[in-house]
Amino acid sequence: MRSDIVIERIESLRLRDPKRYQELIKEGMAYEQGEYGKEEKKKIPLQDLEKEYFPKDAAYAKISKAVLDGKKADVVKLTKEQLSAGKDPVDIVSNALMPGIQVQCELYDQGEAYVPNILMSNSAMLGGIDLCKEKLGNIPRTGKVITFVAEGDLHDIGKNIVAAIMSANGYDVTDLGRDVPAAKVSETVMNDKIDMVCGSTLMSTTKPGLVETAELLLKKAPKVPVACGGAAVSKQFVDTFDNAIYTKSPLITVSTANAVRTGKSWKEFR
Ligand code: B12
Repeated sequence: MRSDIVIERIESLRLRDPKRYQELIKEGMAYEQGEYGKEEKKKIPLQDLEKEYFPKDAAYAKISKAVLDGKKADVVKLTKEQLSAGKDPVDIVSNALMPGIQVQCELYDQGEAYVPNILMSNSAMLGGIDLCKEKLGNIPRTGKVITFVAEGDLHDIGKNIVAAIMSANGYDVTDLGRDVPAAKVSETVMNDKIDMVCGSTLMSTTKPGLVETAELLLKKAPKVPVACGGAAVSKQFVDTFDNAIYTKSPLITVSTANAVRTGKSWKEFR
């Protein structure tokens, strides 16, 4: 299913940059991009998932559970309590709200949850994220980024977390949403002073959208790189095209944006 895109990208890199092609082959690019031979996902019982993902802190675990159950009012109430107790909003997003949606997504992936469950958990998590963002409202803004999900892709849960964490770390975030064409990103970059663009995709079929965006920006705004993340994206994939930086997690995206603002080029991340 994924092989056409994978082969096209590998082939174009081989012709363009044989040295880098060889290096990436050594790092296992074919496996990473194609996920050839990947085993069927095993079913993990809910209790084990909770043990793996949920935080040890009981108050945080209650928030994770309320996100999992899609109980927005409870999430809002419990998050407020933690914020009033002086807990760090970024810590609450990463370690209390996110684990709830992660378990829900695992259940969905295993066929144990359905689209409405995902949507309710997502809405519950966003209720908590909004409160955390409000709490951080007055921190000084140090830079500007754009967040988007590649054209054709509607998966925006991870992107929303990235946008929230960038904002919590002092970045003005223009969130273009999901299913965003490269031209729209480029237009927004041209109309504003943007330090970095953060793009994500979760499907193999929509990975080319990130390539197209990075390459278009290289022509239109060469100082603005695209930080790429999301479950379908690997360093091996991102290293096949120019003007892009692989950022595995939201917090790595923050440190990458900080480095880009001080003049570090995408090439130095390779
Ligand atoms: C939730 C979900 C959905 C929801 C999306 C709701 C929403 N608003 O996002 C719904 C039900 C709508 C959906 C629909 C579809 N889905 Co779906 N979905 C998932 C699922 C279960 C979870 C994804 C998720 O949100 N994870 C939780 C978040 C927090 O994780 P994350 O996005 O990876 O983000 C983290 C990191 O990656 C990183 N990150 C994320 N973005 C970014 C960006 C930057 C810049 C950075 C630095 C980091 C970063 O930080 C985040 C926090 O750690 C995955 C399977 C899975 N377990 O991953 C399938 C999955 C992604 N879906 C899949 C598919 C095929 C589809 C559908 C085509 C139909 C279907 N079979 O379900 C449609 C697609 C419609 C479309 N055109 O987009 C496939 C994709 C396969 C592939 N590799 O191509 C997957 C992998 C399921 C599977 N095993 O087959 N899906």
